[in-house]
Amino acid sequence: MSTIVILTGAGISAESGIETFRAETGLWAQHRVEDVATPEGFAKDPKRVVDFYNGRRAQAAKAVPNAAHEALARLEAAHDGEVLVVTQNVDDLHERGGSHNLIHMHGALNSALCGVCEHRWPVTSDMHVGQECPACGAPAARPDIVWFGEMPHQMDRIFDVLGRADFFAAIGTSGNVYPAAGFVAEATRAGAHTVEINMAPSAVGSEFDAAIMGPATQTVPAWVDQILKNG
Ligand code: BJW
Repeated sequence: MSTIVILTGAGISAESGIETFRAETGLWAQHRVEDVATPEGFAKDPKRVVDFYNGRRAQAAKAVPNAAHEALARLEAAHDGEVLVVTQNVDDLHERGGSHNLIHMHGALNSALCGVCEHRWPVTSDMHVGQECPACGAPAARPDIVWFGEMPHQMDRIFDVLGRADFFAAIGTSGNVYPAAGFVAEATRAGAHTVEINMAPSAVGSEFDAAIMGPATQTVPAWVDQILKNG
């Protein structure tokens, strides 16, 4: 029974209408990373950051999972061994598409985090600056997002599964952000077959054994069919 680890990035949700980061007109062309995706940016101007994530939460709520999200759920349901999806995305399209064995390594738009006691709770509507934590009462709610310089979630579990992976696929990620961009090297060390599925080769594209280029809604269902056929 083989173990399959799949890393996903913004590209898998692009055809659901969610903006990517590093496209010419993407989020980082519209906002300075330092302003909206660092703890220092939040300390300096919390309203700017809370508004940024309120906008992203509203955009994600309107989006629906596409054929690529659904294909990964189909793979999880039909494959004999373990299928783990590790997503850098903060939208909830993988879970709405039917994936269960899923890690949101960069956090989630539909969750809030208390900056004082680290309690987490679900949020479905706009957050506001000074929002109180339901556990400790501190006016210290922040979006439950992993910003630059912060530790991504569940790294021990991710490296454990990568260490026994037979297949590793990275879908729709530019390979610019670590530690995710280092997963292909880790999977290669474990002896996994690695494939990059993207619109264009990523910054770490040369490290993969194989590449499939094209829009995720076409390439991912075809790749899943092939994996399920070959066992
Ligand atoms: C399609 C498609 C279609 C389009 N079909 N494909 C120097 C060296 C190494 C590391 C570092 C370094 N200096 C600093 C670091 C660490 C830093 C880092 O990596 N910096 C780099 C910029 C160099 N990393 C961190 O700080 C991380 N934490 C960490 O390392 O902790 C350890 C530690 C902590 C403290 C002290 C010491 C150690 C945290 C990283 C947090 C990333 N956060 C963000 C924003 C928050 C989430 C959010 O707001 O959504 O996460 S940044 C942003 O980039 C977001 C994404 O998850 C992440 C990755 O982007 P992604 O998904 O790859 O999107 P794009 O837009 O870049 O690419 C889209 C791709 O899709 C493209 O390839 C397109 O071609 C493709 N595509 N349409 C298929 N239809």
